[in-house]
Amino acid sequence: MNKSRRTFLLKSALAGASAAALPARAQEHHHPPEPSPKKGAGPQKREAAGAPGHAAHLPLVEMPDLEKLPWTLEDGVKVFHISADVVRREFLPGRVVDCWGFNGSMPGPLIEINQGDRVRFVVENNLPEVFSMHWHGIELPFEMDGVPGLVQDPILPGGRFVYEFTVHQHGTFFYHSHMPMQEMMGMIGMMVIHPGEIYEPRADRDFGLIFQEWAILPNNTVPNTLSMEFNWLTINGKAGPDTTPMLVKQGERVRIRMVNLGMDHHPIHLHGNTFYVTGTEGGRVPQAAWTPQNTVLVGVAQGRDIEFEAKYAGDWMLHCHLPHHMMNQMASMVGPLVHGGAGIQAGKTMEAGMGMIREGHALSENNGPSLGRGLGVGSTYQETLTQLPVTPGSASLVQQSPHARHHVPPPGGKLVPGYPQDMFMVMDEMISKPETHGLRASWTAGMMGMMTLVRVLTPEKYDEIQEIKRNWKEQKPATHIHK
Ligand SMILES: [Cu+2]
Repeated sequence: MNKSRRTFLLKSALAGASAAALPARAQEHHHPPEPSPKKGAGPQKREAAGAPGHAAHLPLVEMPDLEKLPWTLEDGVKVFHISADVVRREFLPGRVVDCWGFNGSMPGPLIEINQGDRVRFVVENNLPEVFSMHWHGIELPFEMDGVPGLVQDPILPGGRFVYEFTVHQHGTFFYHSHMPMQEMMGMIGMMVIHPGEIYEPRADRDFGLIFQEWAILPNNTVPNTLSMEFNWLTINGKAGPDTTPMLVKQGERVRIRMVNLGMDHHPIHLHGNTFYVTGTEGGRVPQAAWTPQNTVLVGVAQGRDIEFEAKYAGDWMLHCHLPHHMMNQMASMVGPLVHGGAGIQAGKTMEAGMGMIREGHALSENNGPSLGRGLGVGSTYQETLTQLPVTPGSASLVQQSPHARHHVPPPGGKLVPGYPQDMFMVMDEMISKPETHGLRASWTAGMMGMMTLVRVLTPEKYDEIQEIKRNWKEQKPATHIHK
């Protein structure tokens, strides 16, 4: 970006994003969403091209690592088919979880509609138990509210129920099973209703993120829905660093819609930028009520839309700031086994790997404080902590990091009680994808749990990654329906 344009954008941002700035941004705008490879691409595209009352350059919503729900138009009604499915989702390479979701996806695909739409949802139940669907925050006829028992008979396994209503609201909503344990198995999806009149100032990018938390015991693939000890935290069904970064061009106005369905509230923090909360789960916030923030609490069952001008190039982290939500596997490095010299025999046989649990109990003095330690993803790579893969550029970092070499005393020669505290694992190559192109070597070591990136790119870098994306062949789908 040349200097004069940057100055112009800065000025316009200071002026409260005046209307004069809009044409300049519009010129630079590219529709972010790629057409879905599924059959729904047609209708989505047609709508993007200009449904009545909706401007053609309205940015559609992108949900990293998720797809959109296709629809067909029947007598003026947008008809969607939703199936409640048992789904297998890979949170991180090698960490496959058997969860529940919709249309073979966990979380479910994005429903994107317009204010005033008449919508019909044909919902089928492929689960082994009863279920019904709730439309969170939608003002609709009572009969369509989806509470089993109170409003309707639950949908039996193999059965179906048809929901139909007209949406007069606009904003960020979601759909979810109204059975609590099913919610904790993953049964949620986002529903965005675009307004009849486009929000000002106009956004060039519109992203959607769903926050979830999981308790998965060692050697299990099924979430423990009763537990309050969460060891996996996901954004759109992926744990950091495998969350796909959001790509924007420097100078664009960015909106990020966030919803939370779990047991904890998440203080979501964005690095290096100041944003405004422009929407809640109830709709758009009047501009006079916007306050500058860099952290926003997204409570359970709440939605928060944030917007900011992407003025500063960089790879800016967006993450929950609860320390326990910035980890994978809740792996603690503290304890006698860690300091014993040999460490936990990670990646060995079950007996060797679980020796800590066979002797005494999981929290006993002998075994250290962490149940999850040495198991699963953390353990698979724990051995490599002593011999971290050294990539060009990361070598000095790795050598300087005491965390990377926990079998040797820290500088000074003394073992410090309770040291080391943190994991430090590099897995750049393992989760490499076009959206991570050009990130600093060893970037993955700082990304765990409920974390992702907003990459504010120069136009040249942005185009370079788009080119890589076009040539990229998916190695394997992230989700599939469990047979
Ligand atoms: Cu959190």
